[in-house]
Amino acid sequence: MSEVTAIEHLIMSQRRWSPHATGQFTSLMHDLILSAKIISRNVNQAGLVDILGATGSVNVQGEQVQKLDTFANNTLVYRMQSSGAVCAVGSEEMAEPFFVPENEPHGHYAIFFDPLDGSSNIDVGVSIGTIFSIFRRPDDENYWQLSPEALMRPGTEQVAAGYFLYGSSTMLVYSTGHGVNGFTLDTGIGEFLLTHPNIQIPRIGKYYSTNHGYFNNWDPAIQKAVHSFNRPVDMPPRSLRYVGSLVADFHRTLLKGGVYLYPEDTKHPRGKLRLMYEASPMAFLAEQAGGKATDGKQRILDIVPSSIHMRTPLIIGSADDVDQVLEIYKAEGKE
Ligand code: AHM
Ligand code: MG
Repeated sequence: MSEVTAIEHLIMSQRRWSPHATGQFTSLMHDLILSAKIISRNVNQAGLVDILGATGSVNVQGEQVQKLDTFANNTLVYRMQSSGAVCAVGSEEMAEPFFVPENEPHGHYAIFFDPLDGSSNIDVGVSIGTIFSIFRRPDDENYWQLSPEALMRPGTEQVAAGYFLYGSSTMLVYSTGHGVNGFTLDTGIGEFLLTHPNIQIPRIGKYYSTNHGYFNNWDPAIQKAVHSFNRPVDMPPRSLRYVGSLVADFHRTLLKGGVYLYPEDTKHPRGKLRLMYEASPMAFLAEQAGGKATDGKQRILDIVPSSIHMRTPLIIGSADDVDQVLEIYKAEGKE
């Protein structure tokens, strides 16, 4: 068998390089990966078992909750809580973060996730994913000072972020701030193997990705920015790719280059995507891969959340393509 690197082996060897490591991050990643394998299995079997469809309840965002969302959320919360590595868990599906009780094993880390992003695509077989964002609570912070407000950190403070993509294969793409690596689940041996080392996003891409159906709901600056990709003056138009599942759209953008836009519109005046569960972790990956991410006014990673479920416009992808949008915004007086 040719030489392959399994994710767990990589994490263990990285731990050996760090003499002060306590093993908590290793434990957290182990349980996160196990959760994703369980979710991936259920996503793949969704057509076979009666877990598809809506539960009938509505989540804190006012959206209908699908059964698989609930399953993914419960799996992740349970595994993170029992990992002994985290003190707090925040989820797009939960109104308030969960704090691990002091008398139970807990650790330095706070993790935020969108357990099953793109859930409206579940029953049509389109790629969906789990997005995660990890922070480390400072050593000198008293455990009892933990509060939802204390967790509202800018993305620059993330120690790791990434996503699991449940697509034609299941992938893990993540960064600990030293570049971005991609791993593919080999279902035969049940391991994520390193298949995409040191991912670099091209400076310019062939694609742009946005929900064109909202064109009439955008302001003129956004319309002009989108026109600069589909009706450019001096070059062929870019191809449009839009899955409607952020993990899938971002994954393509990361590997092939291009720009993904979910700007504000009349229906979503502050954008649709959530800063802490979606935009911030993807921005961390984009920057680690040499790309950019902005809300149109400032770098996504610099935004200090004003609430746990805060939404933000998101323009993310190849550095030159994101700059092109920002230049048009500036020329249109939208800064
Ligand atoms: P979700 O987290 O509830 O699944 O919603 C977020 C999804 C993103 O994955 C995707 O990019 C976006 O919503 C699509 O929204 P729209 O249908 O408005 O284009
Ligand atoms: Mg989502």
